[in-house]
Amino acid sequence: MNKMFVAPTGRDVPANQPRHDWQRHEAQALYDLPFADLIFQAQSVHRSNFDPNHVETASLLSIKTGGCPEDCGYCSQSAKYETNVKATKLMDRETVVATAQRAKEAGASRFCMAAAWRNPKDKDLDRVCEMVSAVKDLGLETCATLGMLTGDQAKRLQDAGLDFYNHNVDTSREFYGNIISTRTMEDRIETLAHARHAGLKVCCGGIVGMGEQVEDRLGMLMLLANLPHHPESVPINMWNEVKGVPVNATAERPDPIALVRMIAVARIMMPQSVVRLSAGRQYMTDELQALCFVAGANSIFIGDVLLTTGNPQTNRDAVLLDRLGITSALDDVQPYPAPEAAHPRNSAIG
Ligand code: SAM
Ligand code: DTB
Ligand code: SF4
Repeated sequence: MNKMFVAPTGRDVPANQPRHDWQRHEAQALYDLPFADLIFQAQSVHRSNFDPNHVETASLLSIKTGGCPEDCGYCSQSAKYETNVKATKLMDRETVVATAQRAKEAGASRFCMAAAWRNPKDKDLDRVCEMVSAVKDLGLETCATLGMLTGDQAKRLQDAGLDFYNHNVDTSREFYGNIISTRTMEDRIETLAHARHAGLKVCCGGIVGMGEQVEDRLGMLMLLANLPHHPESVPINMWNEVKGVPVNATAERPDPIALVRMIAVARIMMPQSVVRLSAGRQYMTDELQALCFVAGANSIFIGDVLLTTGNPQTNRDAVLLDRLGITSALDDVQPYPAPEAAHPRNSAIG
């Protein structure tokens, strides 16, 4: 039996039942709940769908960096902007597999291969398919993010052993035009449909902190929650600062409580999706991350670099999860040196 909870609209919603008809006023009403009520509701949904004391650990590798023809205003890898990222060629398979093996040994359960392309050329896709098969053979979940895909390309990736395809909507429909002009929201939705149709699981989310309003953040969540299927993974990135890109002119880091509220609303609107606290953790305190986990985030990227920008050190993450009693694949890695004073049981003020 599904547990029931009372949505602020007054109608009973089975907590395990994904809905695809979210209205703006419902998302806003959730967001505006007293904090304790919102978190209680998000935790209730979380507990009826997931182990609340487990977090997934994913690792990222940029297999082809920079020189991208797209103009995403937040990105260090666009060729349109003067950033300090140097363009590289597609990595060879051996290097990718060796990096994936090290990521597994460091406590990753999923390995995501990212390329700075508008879309992959078929001959590049042949090479990526080989990488995917080899990484899958290591016993890791596989994810790729290569830009726009045709249906045929999505199927080839699925045949090669790809589990997830990451392609983000990035922001609300209303704010989108402020950030990207070379690729439309409809292009993105079409790629998501190709991935879904090919039998791939979908990883799709976006970025906060680019100067958007709360309404845009909720608009993005509505866009995701009203897709025909909820993405299995929903990455919520906080913009990682990059010098030289247009977003610098508008960027504003969200109030931490606003971020927690957004995570909680994502958890309630997409009850069965894994919500990843993605880029931007380098700016977050341990306490903020802990609140995000309580609000329903249950995945992180580990490793001190994401694609071109920073992420917390893995041993800091291991210590934080340990302090919170959260299990993850990091537990299989022994030992992560825990600084004595960082552990509450060892701390005089803990
Ligand atoms: N080129 C591919 C694409 O855009 O589809 C894949 C890689 S792209 C870097 C993947 C996602 O990373 C973007 O859609 C965006 O949401 C996120 N991202 C990129 N730069 C970021 C930054 N500086 N801070 C936070 N998230 C970022
Ligand atoms: C996603 O949503 N976040 C990841 C992954 N998908 C590919 C990328 C974050 C990139 C952060 C900026 C950088 O390191 O260049
Ligand atoms: Fe290119 Fe992806 Fe960066 Fe956009 S986000 S500029 S598509 S690498």
